[in-house]
This record gives sequence, C-alpha cells and structure tokens, in this order.
Amino acid sequence: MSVPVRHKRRIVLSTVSSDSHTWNLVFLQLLLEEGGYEVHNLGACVPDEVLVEAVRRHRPDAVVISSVNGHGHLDGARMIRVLQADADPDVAGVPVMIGGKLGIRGAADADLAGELIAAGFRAVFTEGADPADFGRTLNELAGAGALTADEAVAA
Ligand code: B12
Repeated sequence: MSVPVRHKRRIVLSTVSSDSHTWNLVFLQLLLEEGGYEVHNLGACVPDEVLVEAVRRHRPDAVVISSVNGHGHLDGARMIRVLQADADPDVAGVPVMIGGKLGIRGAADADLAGELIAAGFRAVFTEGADPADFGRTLNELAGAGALTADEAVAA
C-alpha cells in the first residue's frame, strides 16, 4: 500500500550581497526550524548567483530573504530579477519573500513594499511586521499541506 509521507518543507534563507549582519539570519533559521521547516541558511553577503545556485541545488518550497543594513530594497530588487531571469522555470518560479530593515527610514520604509512586490517578491515584511503574519504567509507560499509526487513513498 502506498502511504503519503509528509516531508519537511524546505526553505533557502539568505541575505543580499552587501549585508554582513548575521543574527537576523540566526533568528529566522531558529524560528523556521521551530515551525517545522528544513532550512538552508546561506549566511552573510550572498552574491545573487550564489542564491540562484542554492535554489537550483536545494529546490526549496520558498526562499526567505532578510536584510537589515538599509540596502535591502535595492539589492533585493536586483537579486529577485536575477533569480526570475533563470532559464529553469522551477528556479525562476520559486516563491520569494523579503523582510527586515529594508531601508533607512524605520517605519516609513513600509512604503518600499510596493516596489518590492512589483520587482517580483510575493510578500514583504518591513519593520514591525507581525511574526504571525510571516508564519501564515510562508505556510501559504510554501504550499503546506500539498504533497508532491516524490513525497509519496511506498510503506
Ligand atoms: C550587531 C550589528 C552590527 C554588526 C553585525 C554583526 C553580525 N555578525 O551580525 C556589525 C558591527 C558587523 C554591523 C555592521 C554594520 N551595520 Co549594523 N547593526 C547591528 C545592530 C546593533 C544589531 C543587529 C542585530 O544583530 N539584531 C538582532 C537580530 C536578531 O535582529 P534584527 O537584525 O533586527 O532582525 C529582526 C527584524 O529586523 C526581523 N527581520 C529581519 N529580517 C527579516 C526577514 C523577514 C522575512 C521577517 C518576517 C522579519 C525579519 O526579525 C528579526 C528578529 O526580530 C543593529 C542595530 C539594532 N539595534 O538593530 C545595527 C544596524 C542593523 N546596523 C546598521 C548599519 C548602518 C551598519 C553598517 C552599514 C555600519 C557601517 N557604517 O559600517 C554596517 C553594515 C555592514 C554591511 N556590509 O552590512 C543600521 C542599519 C540602518 C537601517 N537599516 O536603518 C542599524 C539598524 C544600526 C542603526 N540604528 O543605524 N552591524
């Protein structure tokens, strides 16, 4: 009898090329792992091409980008354009969200969300975002509950 086994949803967690902050990534990794996700944390200062390669290798259900140095809205917009220009539709089509201190204006950075969504992000979390919203959105984007063919194994 074939019994569907639910595997952990896979997340690639990254920051942008200019950003050397790491505790934001540690925090998010722990939060995601506590939520039952398998996390591939790429660490600080990730070049766009390294993110693309990581998505190609790990085939994540979603990508989470975190940036706090204030350049996130610029580097993030460039990064997602590079990812979405990839010839492999599975790489180009992976859902990506971004959050953190994405500019240098504190709460006023909320108005950066529109341009980041227009660039291709599926969700944007600026300062003060509710962690519960993050969990809910990720659950939706990463397709929780859906089983792919390779997740059904013979028991
Ligand atoms: C520690 C620190 C550093 C350390 C980092 C060491 C390390 N290994 O990480 C060092 C000294 C290297 C550093 C360097 C710089 N820093 Co610094 N740094 C900080 C500091 C004091 C704490 C950051 C931290 O670790 N917080 C703990 C983590 C857990 O929290 P967090 O980063 O805020 O992330 C939370 C949220 O933002 C959110 N979040 C983050 N990402 C995401 C993503 C999603 C999807 C979601 C939902 C939520 C989310 O969740 C996290 C948990 O609540 C902050 C000031 C502060 N008090 O925040 C400045 C700060 C981030 N740094 C800043 C700056 C400007 C710099 C430098 C440019 C300084 C310089 N002139 O050289 C460089 C940048 C270097 C670079 N290339 O990026 C500014 C950024 C300005 C802005 N965005 O408005 C800050 C805010 C200081 C300030 N008030 O001006 N920094």
